[in-house]
Amino acid sequence: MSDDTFSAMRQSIIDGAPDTASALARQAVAAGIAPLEAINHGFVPGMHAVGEQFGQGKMFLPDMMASAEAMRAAMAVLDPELKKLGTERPMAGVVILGTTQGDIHEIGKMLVGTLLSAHGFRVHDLGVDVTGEQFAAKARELNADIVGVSALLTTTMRNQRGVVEALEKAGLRSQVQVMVGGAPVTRKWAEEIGADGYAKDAMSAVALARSLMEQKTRSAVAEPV
Ligand code: B1M
Repeated sequence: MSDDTFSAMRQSIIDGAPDTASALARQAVAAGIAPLEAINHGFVPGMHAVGEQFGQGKMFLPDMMASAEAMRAAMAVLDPELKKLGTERPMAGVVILGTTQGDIHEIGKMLVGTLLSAHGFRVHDLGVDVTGEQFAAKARELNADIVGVSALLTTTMRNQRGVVEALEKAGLRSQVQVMVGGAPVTRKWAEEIGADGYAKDAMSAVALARSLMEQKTRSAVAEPV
């Protein structure tokens, strides 16, 4: 796929143009382009540009919302393509995913969920603005292996700690691995709040989830019931 197409994808997000974004995504699929390549090299750079311009006061909230709509339109085309990659795989583990309380950013979290599904994980997405208690209740209900908590705001990332605490309070902490991510989140923060791992992007989230499952299996073998 040419650089021109990737720049058109980027621009469709900056312009907040869902029809164009969707058409470009369909074009990529028809041309046999890997969906992740279109996302990472075309559409996501558009979101980053929007974030930068918003941060500099050159774009406003309605513009950012229009850009998010365009991104969702592109993802609506690419998401099923990504999921197809995982249909034949054995079940790798059960993941409860959500964006933390007070935070409504969902695009990165959705991407993480899609890639985990594509790699054989059974993902239950609780959506956005999810409390620690909601994470814990769903983890108990589905006997989850991993709870994944996304946060995009420096003000809401502290609620990731609340999820770890809610799991402890529910007596589930020893059975459930916690992974955290999102633009302001760091490995240091993950360690500080007692999470089991941090991933900087969606592909690293898959690698992390696999490694957390391995750790879980090893400790189950080491501590027979
Ligand atoms: Co908001 N927003 N936003 N926003 N927004 C940011 C995050 C911001 C950095 C923009 C800026 O100022 N430059 C800024 C946060 C500043 C800060 O706290 N440091 C900000 C702000 C301030 C706000 C509001 C407060 C604005 C206002 O109202 N004045 C408000 C808050 C609302 C709320 O949540 N309570 C707000 C609202 C919105 C919209 C609703 C308009 C919209 C979201 C729409 C939606 O999601 N449906 C929006 C958007 C689109 C953005 C930016 C532009 C793009 C976010 C995005 O989708 N990125 C963002 C700027 C930026 O991030 N550069 C910004 C693309 C996505 C693929 O990347 O989400 O980082 P990302 O996910 C990555 C990784 O982080 C990682 O993998 C993903 C894929 O590679 N990852 C994980 C994410 N979750 C993970 C979980 C894991 C592992 C990895 O394990 C569980």
